[in-house]
Amino acid sequence: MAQMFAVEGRLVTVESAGSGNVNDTYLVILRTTFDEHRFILQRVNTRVFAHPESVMQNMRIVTDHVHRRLEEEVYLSDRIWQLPRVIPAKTGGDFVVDGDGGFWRAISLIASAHSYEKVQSMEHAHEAGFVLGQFQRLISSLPAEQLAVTLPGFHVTPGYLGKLDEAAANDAGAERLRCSVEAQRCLQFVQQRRDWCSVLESAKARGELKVRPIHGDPKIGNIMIDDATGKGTCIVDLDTVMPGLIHYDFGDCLRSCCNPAGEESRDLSQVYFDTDLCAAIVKGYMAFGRLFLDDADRAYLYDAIRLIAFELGLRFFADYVAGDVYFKVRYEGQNLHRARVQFKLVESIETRELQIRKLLESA
Ligand code: GN1
Ligand code: MG
Repeated sequence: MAQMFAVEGRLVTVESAGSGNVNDTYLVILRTTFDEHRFILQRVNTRVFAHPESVMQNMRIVTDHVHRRLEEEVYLSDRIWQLPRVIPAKTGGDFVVDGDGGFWRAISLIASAHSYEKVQSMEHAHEAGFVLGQFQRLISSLPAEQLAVTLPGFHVTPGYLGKLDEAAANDAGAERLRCSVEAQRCLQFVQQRRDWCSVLESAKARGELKVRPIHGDPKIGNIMIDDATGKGTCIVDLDTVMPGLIHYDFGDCLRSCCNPAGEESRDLSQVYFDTDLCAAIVKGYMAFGRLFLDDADRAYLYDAIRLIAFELGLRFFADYVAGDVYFKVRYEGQNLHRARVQFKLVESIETRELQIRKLLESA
């Protein structure tokens, strides 16, 4: 597969890369007589993305748009901003389907930069917010209708309650719940927040919040930091760029970056929401955010943080009860554990509500 895309050279290696919960990612190295080419090869999970060609179409639209804007603004910036490029297949088009129906695509590698699964420092947190704000600003001039909804209901939290109920009603799901006290506690945790969890969808339905293009998955592991300067240079993983509320992005960035233990932590006692990190991210984000956020947007920022942490916990939990059909797992019970990490984070967010609201108000 690595040789099906329009990159020069002979194949040296293909190694597994990244830690995605959905797609399979590889780093490919090719060499010519005088230089080397590296790129990212991915097999898109078609159980999750039923229309991967629409994912590629969105990616093409967004990358063309952002590359054009970055070129226009190149002399206004304090740094080099990057965004991956879709590498076409040798046969034309932006993807290759293999004999087993596997859907493959190639993406350029971001030069001299890395991402981290956990927040490293206050500066790192600031950069995560800054990169998200810049990305949202860049795509804000793209009409949302141009983008396909590749995962219907992706961040519509009440929809995941329905998925949990469905999984719990099934015999195998009911058995998984019965066998684990931790799972029963998670269920209780969810039940106590059932009525509140439509908070953003209701505001959207009332017309208070509007749909715009969003990234969909701006977790810390998708923020690339320039090796040479330590500054943010890029946001990657454009699979979930689609129309949505910018609150989904804001909440996801904060729930991911303000948990110093990371979302795979096995030690729940280390999981909490760090409000100093939160202040640093919000400061970075608002450098751009203040250009496009209105009062109604601002009124829901706290709920967004609490909700997206809750939603991710609910998604992991529902998947555990359903038998791990969505998120990849490396050990038995991983999705239950991931859910407990997010729910612990939600509790910490709730405990620190006043402090978080205060820092959001003054941002
Ligand atoms: C999944 O596959 P990955 O790691 O980029 C998920 C996100 C979650 C994230 C949590 C399409 O992202 O929504 O926030 O795991 N992506 C999809 O780590 O469901
Ligand atoms: Mg993703």
